[in-house]
Amino acid sequence: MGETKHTPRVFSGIQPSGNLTLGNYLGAVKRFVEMQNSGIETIYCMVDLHAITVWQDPETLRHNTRELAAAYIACGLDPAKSILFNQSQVSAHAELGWVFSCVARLGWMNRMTQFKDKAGKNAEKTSLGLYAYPSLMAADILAYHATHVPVGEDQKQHVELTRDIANKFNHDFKVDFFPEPEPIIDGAATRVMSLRDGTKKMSKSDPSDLSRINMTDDTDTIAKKIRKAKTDPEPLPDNLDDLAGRPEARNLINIYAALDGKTPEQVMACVAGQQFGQFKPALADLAVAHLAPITEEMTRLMADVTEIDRVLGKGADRAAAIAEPILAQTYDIVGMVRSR
Ligand code: AQP
Repeated sequence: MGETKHTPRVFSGIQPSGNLTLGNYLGAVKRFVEMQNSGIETIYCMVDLHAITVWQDPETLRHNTRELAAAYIACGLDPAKSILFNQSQVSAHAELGWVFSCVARLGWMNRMTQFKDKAGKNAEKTSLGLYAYPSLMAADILAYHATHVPVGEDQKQHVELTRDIANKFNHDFKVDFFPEPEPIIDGAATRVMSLRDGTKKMSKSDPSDLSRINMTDDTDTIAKKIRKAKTDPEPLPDNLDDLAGRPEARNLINIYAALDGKTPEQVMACVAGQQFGQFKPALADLAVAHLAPITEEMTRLMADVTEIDRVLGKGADRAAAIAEPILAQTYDIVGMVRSR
């Protein structure tokens, strides 16, 4: 991790919008666990306020938030080591998000590709919250003076915007208060692609369930989805350069590498010459070996939601103890009277 004068602290989050995917696991949660186990202070959130930027059924949202907490823990996040909580329980996020909405410029927001992708042709009908999403995300990170943010490739632009917001705030108020956090995007699976279209990101909200592997899929479903994954009739070559123009094949190699803790080059060396009929069952076995114990543990944890809620409440108390003083100092810097 790069140099910074602020104490290193990691923050990241995932929306509890259901269907946690293999992309979320490899691009985010698996790396959250590695960072937790590296000894650095780690704070991981279920960003429920972000989830409501698109319609969420209230009961489903509650279920999905608890299920995401169960997934975090089942994947190896330990509430005794990392601070785990849901965003709406710490009001500093929403408050600082407002301040940052007043710092960020419309021109900056207009450049956000995720908004353009998600809003599509229907921008007039999307919520104001979806548009303002990146300033709330900046608040999530900066409410903890976090210095490092592990994310998938698709979130890089939002972390860069967070840096711009921190920088403008410091400049406008002539302070050196907020750090400029670094996105941490590494490993073989920074952008896991759809199993149906190798040019599209694997996403929770893709209408096709066959496009993604969900963390709650059973063994047969995982094997079926990999068997049905779009590929081409060519055998696998022995080097990555020869995969150019074969995005589906490249994606499956990347997934294999990330699951197996290898580089894509190492995987290519082992699978050279194989047809997909041989490679896909090996990939399915590897995916099941990784995901089945996680799914089983999620099911066990979800049998006791009272315990999950207790963990989230305790995590929120610990998070608030860090974020509230930072918010209070922000209000002082901005010029708010605080008399209670
Ligand atoms: N396909 C992916 N490959 C690698 N990383 C990914 N992430 C998401 N998809 C992939 C990473 O997962 C984290 C949480 O993402 P999020 O829930 O905040 O929202 P998102 O990026 O918009 O993810 P989805 O799955 O596409 O959700 P929906 O469909 O609800 O919008 C982030 O670190 C992200 O980079």
